[in-house]
Formats: sequence, structure tokens, C-alpha cells
Amino acid sequence: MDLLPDLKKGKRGAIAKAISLVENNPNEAKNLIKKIFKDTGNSIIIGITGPAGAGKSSLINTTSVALKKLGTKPAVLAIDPSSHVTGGAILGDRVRMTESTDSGTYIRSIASRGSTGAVSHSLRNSIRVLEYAGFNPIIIESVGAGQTEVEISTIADITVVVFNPNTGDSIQTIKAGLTEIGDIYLVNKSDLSGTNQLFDAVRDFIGATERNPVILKTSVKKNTGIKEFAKTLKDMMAAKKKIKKEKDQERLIAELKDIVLNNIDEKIEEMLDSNKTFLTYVKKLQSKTMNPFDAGDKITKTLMK
Ligand SMILES: Nc1nc2c(ncn2[C@@H]2O[C@H](COP(=O)(O)OP(=O)(O)OP(=O)(O)O)[C@@H](O)[C@H]2O)c(=O)[nH]1
Ligand SMILES: [Mg+2]
Repeated sequence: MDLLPDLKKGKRGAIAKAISLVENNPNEAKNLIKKIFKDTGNSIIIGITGPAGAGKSSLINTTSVALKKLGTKPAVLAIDPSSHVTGGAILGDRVRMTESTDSGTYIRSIASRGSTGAVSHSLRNSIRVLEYAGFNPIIIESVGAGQTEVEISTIADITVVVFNPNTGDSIQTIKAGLTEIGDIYLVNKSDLSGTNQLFDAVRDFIGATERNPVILKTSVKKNTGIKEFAKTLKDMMAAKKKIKKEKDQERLIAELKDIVLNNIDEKIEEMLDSNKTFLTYVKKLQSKTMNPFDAGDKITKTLMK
């Protein structure tokens, strides 16, 4: 595939094409990943999550400029919530991240349609495309607490959780499960009132834990705290690089299991479709001479022989 040389050079057209393949064409994606796999796995993945409208996209836009100034080459994948039932549609003013920016950061929205498994599968491979193209870090935006939420913290090396002072349910959200995943907690929109109370609440709730996460106030509007955030990320990237192997092992185990189970699933599906005794069992169910569970056990036994 002559996509590879351009991909290696980090050319935008090639990246866009490769990610589209990964999203839409499983067979070609497989071939592509087979070829690039050796040159992947070395970038730090930063997951940015938090409630809808917390300012994740705004933060990523400004922070990636700051990260670039610090000598890194960030790329962004935004898991697009517009296909969610409630996602972006309710937020008329959500910040759209364009496909590319003047800063040289590669930015791309990827669909969140389909099962969580399918989303994390294409996300994983889109990350590989960006790694191959030379980007580091790779920043992933995903809405927290959504129904088809991708478990961003299992994919990310560094997880950032974004909160806002102006939402009454912030503390509840904190209690609801984002407490364990963050390496960094941001109280964004710190230009609004209630910032200090929320900051204290987050610190009391999460700060004292053994993980000792970083808690920062940021305002994209006033451009405060962004540099500090970028610097924290850069330092953390260096620290996480050392322990990346462990987490990678977990991820690869999960991926490999996934692939094997999928393969088996397909094979069995084929076998069942072409199996005549399968149909005889269906007839037995129809005539009530057998129940589905016994039939299922019998068929499974013959398949496993
Ligand atoms: N006052 C204030 N508004 C902000 C700040 N950061 C972002 N906003 C606004 O908050 C709104 C939502 O920002 P987005 O960046 O789209 O938030 P998001 O978390 O990416 O939203 P979704 O992707 O829809 O979940 C926009 O109108 C932003 O302009 C901030 O620091 N202060
Ligand atoms: Mg967004």
C-alpha cells in the first residue's frame, strides 16, 4: 500500500485516509495495522474526559498550542458525541475542533456510533496510525458519564477529568465514579463564580488519596492555568513513559482476547448456519419436544468436540 510513506511523513491526507480505513473498512484496516504495528506503541495517550460542555474541546485547542511550544507534537482524536442520543445536539455552542489548525496539530473527530467494543477497536487503531505518523502525545476527548462511554482511562496513559463550577451536579459527578480515574483534575471555567468552592471540594474528595492527583484551575476564556496544565502534562509524559509497559501489557491482553473471541464467534456462526442438525433442533423447539437450554447444550457439545 503506497499510503505508508506519506503516513510516515505525517502527511495529513494520508492520515485522514488511514483513519477512515480504520473506521470503515475492517479488512483493509487489518492489512494496514499489520504493516505499521512494529512502529507503534511509543506515544503517550492523554485522555480528557468530563461532562458535556465542560470545555474539553476548548481546553484541547489551547493546550495543544502550549504543548507544541514545549517541543511536543500533539495530535487529537475527539470521540464525537453528536451521534449520541443526547450528546452535542443539546449544546448549540460546543466548540468544533477543525480537521487541522495553524499550529500543526492534527485534529480529527471519530464517530462514537456502534458498540463500545467497536469504538475502542477503531480508536485503538486510529491511535496507532497517529503514532506511526510521528505524533506524541495523542490526546483523546471523550464525554464522561455517557451511555456509550468508552472507558477512556483504560486506553489513556494520563487521564484528565474536567469539571465546571457552574453546574449544580458537579460534586455528584465527582462521587459518581470519576474519582478513581484522574491523574489530573481541572476546574475549568475558573472565571466563573463557585470556582474556589469546587476546587476545595475536589481537593477534599480526591486530593488526599494515595494517588495524589494534580488539581488545577483553568480558564480558557481568560487564558489562565493553561501553561501550567501543559507543563504538568509534559512532565507527566516523561514519568509515564517509564511505566507504560505494564499498562500496555494489560491492553494487549484485552485486545488479543478480543480478536480471538471475535474469530471464534465468526467461525461458529458460519458452522451453525451451515449445520443441518441445528435446524433439527430448531424444529424440536417449535414442536416443544425440547427446550432451548438443553438444545443449546447439546449443540455446543458437538461443536466443541
Ligand atoms: N466562561 C468560560 N466558558 C468556557 C471556558 N471554556 C470553555 N467555555 C465555553 O463552554 C462551552 C463548551 O465548550 P466546549 O469546549 O465545546 O466543551 P466540551 O466539553 O468539549 O463539550 P462537548 O464536546 O459537547 O462535551 C463553549 O461555549 C465554550 O466557549 C472557560 O474557561 N470559561
Ligand atoms: Mg467537545
